[in-house]
Amino acid sequence: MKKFGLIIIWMMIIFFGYKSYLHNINQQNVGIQPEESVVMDVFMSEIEYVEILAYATDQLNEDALEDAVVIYTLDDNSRRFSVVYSSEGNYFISEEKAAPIDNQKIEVRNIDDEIPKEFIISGSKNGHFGYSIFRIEDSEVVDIFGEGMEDCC
Ligand SMILES: [Ca+2]
Ligand SMILES: [Ca+2]
Repeated sequence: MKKFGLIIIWMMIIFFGYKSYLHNINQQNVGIQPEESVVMDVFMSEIEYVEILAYATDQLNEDALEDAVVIYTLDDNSRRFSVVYSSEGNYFISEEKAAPIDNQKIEVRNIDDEIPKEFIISGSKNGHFGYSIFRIEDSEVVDIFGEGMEDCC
């Protein structure tokens, strides 16, 4: 029952998230130019991306430095996401993970009211919608809960 309730909550969050964070959706997969920020400068100088498709800057771990989640394309046109996150005054970049092909969206939320905040990656491929909730634990991207990601990445 608890799990079912959680799923309902997440469906609502994602539904309303779609309504309120439309700017974050990249339907055409056209590369975007991010607004200037230190954390996005770190991403752009460290990752050999081709195009940035969606990104969210936020404070994941409530320290002095802003963090970022970025979805981008690589040479082979595959979609990946990486997290640029701060630790003890420095930035680290997570390993890259598969990201949805179309309609990419990133949403930062604190699900359990404990730091760090979680982030939700969602999107689609050929009409198949998928999403997954992640957080950074011990410098790793941990997939907490998701559905349909294998069909949309
Ligand atoms: Ca931070
Ligand atoms: Ca949290």
